[in-house]
Amino acid sequence: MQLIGRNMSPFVRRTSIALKLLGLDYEQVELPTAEDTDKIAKINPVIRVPSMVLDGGETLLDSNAIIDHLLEVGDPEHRLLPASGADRRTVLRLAGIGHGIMEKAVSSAYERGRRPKEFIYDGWVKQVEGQVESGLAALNEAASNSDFLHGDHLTLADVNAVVAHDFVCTAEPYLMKNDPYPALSALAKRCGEQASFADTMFKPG
Ligand SMILES: N[C@@H](CCC(=O)N[C@@H](CS)C(=O)NCC(=O)O)C(=O)O
Repeated sequence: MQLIGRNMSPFVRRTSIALKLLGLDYEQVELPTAEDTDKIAKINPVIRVPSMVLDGGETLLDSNAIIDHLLEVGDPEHRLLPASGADRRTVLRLAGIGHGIMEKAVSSAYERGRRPKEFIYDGWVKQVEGQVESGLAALNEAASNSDFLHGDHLTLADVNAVVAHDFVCTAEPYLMKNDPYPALSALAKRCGEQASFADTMFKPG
């Protein structure tokens, strides 16, 4: 299967990490959304990444749909996402906070990076960055009591939290000055020692 997109997108990176953690074979096609619009449009009419092309040609769009499929085919023991009940709901809630931080941090980066300077709306940047900070504080609290956000091993909640943390460090470094989320950065450091996280670190450009 082919994963379309670059790991500088947090949504692509979390998908790459899931693929690696599950030991699934894939090829990554690193198309930038701002430049390779025609190529991406043939796979995803909304021109977004990540997108995935399965071996039979079927396409999956959005990291949530892609990871849902990866878990179905590659995680029969439900290690990354518990099968049911309160454990599943907790992992999904924490993973949702991480995913929400990614969305808000990307919104801020687009507002600051893609608009002509005179059209940047500072009030909007402040609002979405407040949402990023609130999410990071919640994940920091969840990371304070044990090695993992939930349970005794790494789950999708940890993957999303670390990817969100690392993305904000790169895209909004001023929000991370003086290590305001020490338990979360410690989790990111521990995970960063694993190949699936280290090998997918953002490549600028
Ligand atoms: N909800 C989507 C978000 C995907 C997303 O926003 N991707 C960005 C890259 S970080 C993108 O494709 N941006 C181009 C655009 O939206 O025009 C997911 O989880 O996959």
